[in-house]
Amino acid sequence: MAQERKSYDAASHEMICAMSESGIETCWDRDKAQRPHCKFGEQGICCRICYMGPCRITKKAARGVCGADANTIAARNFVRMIAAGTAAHSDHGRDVAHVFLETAKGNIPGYELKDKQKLMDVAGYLGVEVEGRELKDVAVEIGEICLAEFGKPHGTQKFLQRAPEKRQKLWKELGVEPRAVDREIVEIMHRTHMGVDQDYRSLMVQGARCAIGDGWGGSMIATELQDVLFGTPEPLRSVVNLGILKEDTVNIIVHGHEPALSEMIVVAAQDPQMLKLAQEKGAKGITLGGICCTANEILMRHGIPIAGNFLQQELAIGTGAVEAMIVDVQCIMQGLAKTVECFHTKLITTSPKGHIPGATHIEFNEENPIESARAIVKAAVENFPNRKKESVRIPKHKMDMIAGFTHESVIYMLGGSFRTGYRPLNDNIINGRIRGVAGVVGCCNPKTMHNEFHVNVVKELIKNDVLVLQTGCSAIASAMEGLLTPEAAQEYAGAGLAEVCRTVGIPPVLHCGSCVDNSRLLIAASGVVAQGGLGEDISDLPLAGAAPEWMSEKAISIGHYFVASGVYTVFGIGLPVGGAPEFQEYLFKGLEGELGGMWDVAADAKEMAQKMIAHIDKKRAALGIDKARERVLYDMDMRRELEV
Ligand code: SF4
Ligand code: MSK
Repeated sequence: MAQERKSYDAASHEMICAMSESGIETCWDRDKAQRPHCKFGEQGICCRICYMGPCRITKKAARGVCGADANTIAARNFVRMIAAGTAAHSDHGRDVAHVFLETAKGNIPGYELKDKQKLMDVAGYLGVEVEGRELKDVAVEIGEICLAEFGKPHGTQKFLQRAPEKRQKLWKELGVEPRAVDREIVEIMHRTHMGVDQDYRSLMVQGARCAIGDGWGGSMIATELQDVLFGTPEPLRSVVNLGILKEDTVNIIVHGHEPALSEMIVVAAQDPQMLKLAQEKGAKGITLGGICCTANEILMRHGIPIAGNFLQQELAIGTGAVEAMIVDVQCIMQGLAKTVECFHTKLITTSPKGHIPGATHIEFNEENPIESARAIVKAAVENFPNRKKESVRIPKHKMDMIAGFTHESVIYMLGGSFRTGYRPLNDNIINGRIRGVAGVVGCCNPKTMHNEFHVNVVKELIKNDVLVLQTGCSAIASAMEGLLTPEAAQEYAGAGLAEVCRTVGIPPVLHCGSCVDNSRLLIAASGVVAQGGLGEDISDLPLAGAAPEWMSEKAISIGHYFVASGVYTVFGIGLPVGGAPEFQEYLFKGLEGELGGMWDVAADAKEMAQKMIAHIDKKRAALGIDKARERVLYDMDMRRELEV
């Protein structure tokens, strides 16, 4: 019987069918076994915070044993998701800050502070004196300040100052300026303990404070310090999808989130000694590929190909051609340990925080990263002779892509070296060639066809002249469909957006990095406001956000820091708030009056794009630029303006 299609992507579809025929379990089988999913959980109205429960809200039982109603229960669950998401991003940020500080002190062989210009920029944002000081001293002070951001007893997060002034003022008035990142997470856990904060509005004040501490705190620290350590990305070409794996080389996949290890795996995989060992073992070389956000990190900085996004992790092993999958933290399915039992692949856990029964644990030693990376790559190479040729099935599909867009590279591309800035972008938004900007981000989820929602919402947006910025697994989904190439502008974009893309030489969809790099989108939005002509705050911009196929707590935290920064944010699949209509109404409507941004949900790509475009048009009308959207032909002056 033909397989019901689970993935929009041809390579993934091929692998899902092949694994199913071979009786190898995937997340789609487990999803089927879980259906129907618990409706109390799906609607956010199951509480297991204390052991008088668990309590579920039903027609017969409108309150839990303690008297908590549906709104309180759903809000507590929601802010706990924000706390967990913030913790994940911020613990990553803290680890980066540790590595940064030790590198600045010269204590880690193999690492250096690669981007000196960005080091100076970050010093400026943090108010660190640079005049007449050694670079090393500046870096040490930056490292100490950033580490303190997680647990300092006084003050508020320093990077908040990078937001538009009006936004900073609003945050102060609303009492949502985050203090130390850890404190905001702890306070959520306290407030949601049995018998503390039982007002959904008050809970969401703390939800906003914590989420802002993620986007403008922990995640921003991670992105900024990673750029200084490993280099700020610049646009580059690469390739994406399972077809990057090769039959005649050792194939190594890095999967997870933190680039500290993967940066060194990139070096170790090119080490002449490792390449010689690979040849001795009968391979023609070493192919390195990434999955999830680790993939995005090493793609952005080195052009390392991407093997796939979240739902392709088991499929990559199913090719039978992967010698090792090296994982660290976040988005790693425990199911991998079962998948590797069917193949020769070694599943190697590397983080002291992330162990999986059945995996090989080779702990990454941050004090000597290159040695750790060599040991891991060696284990992979030595596994090559164990590959069973008859089990190898690599789909042919792969696609060219361009990635590496950051605040720094975008303002350079738009304005050239003499006139860096967002002026050409703002002008093209004002004159209507670009209708607005959308951030489309987030995971994939077997509840919906893999990649379909991402790809179709992005296509619909660019068709309507909306420039799309992407991160995470969503960016990988678009890449697989060829949307991250300049040619995609001519094929899929509306005439206005296509014209701008052709003139500047960019794709209509810009890959801006990993999940922590959503902080780049906040910086870009603030930069557009600062450039002038489009209002005084992020909430004035013709801008919308979306996570079509979300699944993780991190996505809720990201969603809420976008909302708390003034962005209308639409999620696909649903949100766990449907059983609490009053709370849901507050998220979808009430928050707009307070924060300028609000949540929404959409059932499919068309509805999502329509809602985002309607919001963009509403903002254009408020700015008085709604009439400018008739087709304008370029005259020579305008063209020169863009080409400077
Ligand atoms: Fe039930 Fe209240 Fe305990 Fe939650 S906190 S499990 S609603 S008694
Ligand atoms: S990896 S959080 S599945 S985007 Fe950042 Fe992808 Fe979502 Fe993980």
